[in-house]
Amino acid sequence: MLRLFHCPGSCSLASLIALEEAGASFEKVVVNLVAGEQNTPEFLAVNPKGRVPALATDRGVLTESPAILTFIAQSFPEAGLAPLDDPFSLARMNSFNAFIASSLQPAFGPFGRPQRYSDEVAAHDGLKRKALENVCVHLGLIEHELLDGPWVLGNQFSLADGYLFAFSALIGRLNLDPTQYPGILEHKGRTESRPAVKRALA
Ligand SMILES: N[C@@H](CCC(=O)N[C@@H](CS)C(=O)NCC(=O)O)C(=O)O
Repeated sequence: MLRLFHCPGSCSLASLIALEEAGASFEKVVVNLVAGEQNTPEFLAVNPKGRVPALATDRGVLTESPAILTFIAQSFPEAGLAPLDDPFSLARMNSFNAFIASSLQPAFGPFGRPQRYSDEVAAHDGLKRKALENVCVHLGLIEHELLDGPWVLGNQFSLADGYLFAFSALIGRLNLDPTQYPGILEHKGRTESRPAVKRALA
């Protein structure tokens, strides 16, 4: 039995969408990040990094979204969630996922938790402003260079789409100019109409 440790509205939504798309049987455990549940001894025993997502499997706990997504794609190949038999397309999907995990998400970090980046309270506003700028640069790259359309990989839906969807909410949440991101917003609308995504959001 798989158990996904997840917090609504966070990056763990990508893993939840993947499990729903795969038709997997799994248990969902909500970790309330606002209440600090990621730092409780109980959760740290699951993931010492104190972060969601974490996926408990019968072989141990997996962490890091790109790794969890690949595990789901390979565990449920019949769901067709990744181009597993095409090395180039698979690498493109992994490249997109790595960009979200290692560039877009860290760019947002100082906006959400500036205290992790400077002990100087006076520096926090500047950090948040710069974080917003950096998030816009990364979303701009997705908009203009990385999103083929209609899906990230073109005609084939893949796990990269659920991962992008988990971050496209930032446009509204951060009050970014929607006219700068028509492709991402169109992709968001298309993704949220999928039954599996509706189940993940319910
Ligand atoms: N590199 C990790 C990042 C995980 C991560 O930062 N998760 C956030 C939610 S989006 C979290 O758990 N934050 C809690 C905290 O920062 O204390 C991944 O890609 O899975």
